[in-house]
Amino acid sequence: MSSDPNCVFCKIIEGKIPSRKVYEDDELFGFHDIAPWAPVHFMLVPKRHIASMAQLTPDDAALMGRIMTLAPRLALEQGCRPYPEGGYRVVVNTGAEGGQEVHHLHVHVMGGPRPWLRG
Ligand code: DGP
Repeated sequence: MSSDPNCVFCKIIEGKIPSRKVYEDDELFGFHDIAPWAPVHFMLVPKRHIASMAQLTPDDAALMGRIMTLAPRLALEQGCRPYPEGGYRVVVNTGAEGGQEVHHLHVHVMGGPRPWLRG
């Protein structure tokens, strides 16, 4: 499992920086965002250091599929109300012009009672 010693999310995955964990398995880690944009705001990340969505290859299709199918279950567990009255927003910021600040691929899952949406 590749890890970047300078990456804050690798440090979170390895337990070197504390986080509020919502999920963990062999290849994925989920934790609450330290600066939430919404009443519910957590992120799902691959444990393997992948800098951004731009580095994904076809070999990562199953990994990303796992994140996208896990997100709905965890969103409900974390307090989002069910579709269609409730729901959540799933965002992957990519690169400087995509608003990416942490260069370890992460999928934001945000929800809860509105108003909170920005953009
Ligand atoms: P992005 O802009 O998509 O790269 O979002 C990065 C998010 O990561 C941002 O919403 C704040 C969050 N974040 C940054 N550092 C930490 C940290 O040390 N712990 C946690 N839990 N979240 C962090």
